[in-house]
Amino acid sequence: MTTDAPALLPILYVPDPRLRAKAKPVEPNDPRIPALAERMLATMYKAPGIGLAAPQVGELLRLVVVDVHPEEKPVPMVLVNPEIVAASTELATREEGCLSLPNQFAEVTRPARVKVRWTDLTGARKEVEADGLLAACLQHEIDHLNGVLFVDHISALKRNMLLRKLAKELKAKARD
Ligand code: K1U
Ligand code: ZN
Repeated sequence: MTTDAPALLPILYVPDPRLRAKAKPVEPNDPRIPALAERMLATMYKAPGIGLAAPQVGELLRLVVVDVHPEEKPVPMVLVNPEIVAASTELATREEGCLSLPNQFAEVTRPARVKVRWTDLTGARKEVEADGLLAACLQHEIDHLNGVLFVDHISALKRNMLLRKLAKELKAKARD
């Protein structure tokens, strides 16, 4: 017997105002969350991306999915109500992209290491001390839950250039 693949979700692009809203906590035992997480993971792998936050698919809930090694055996993480509980003073800079700003990239500086707590789909409390790409990705996704985008971490000059380039490219794509 085969099971149907989860339906993909449309990803919102900047300047959709839902990307600037603060997402609401997920209530314990919310019955919508397992199916939404499954669809978000399918959407993230298809994009492809290494993370996706619920507001990027129009759901203003504190839910994130992550897999920082999408080309290897899938190791999906589903984070309900994730929180950064500690961050290093040491900083790290790496190039970031965002599925809500397709084809736009910039060097972003953030804490090099973070401790993140969340609840999994069974309601169990989880914690990770992350560095490298996982640390950057978790911070990027938790920013989405607060209406913050990676371009908010770069200079106004670079941000405006990148946002103008994005608007032009999305307009050209809409004409195709
Ligand atoms: O939240 C998002 O928009 C997803 C975003 C996450 C992210 C990327 C880089 C640094 C921090 C957070 C992406 O996944 S952009 C695509 C991407 O980085 C990628 C895609 C395929 C393979 C490897 C990376
Ligand atoms: Zn993003």
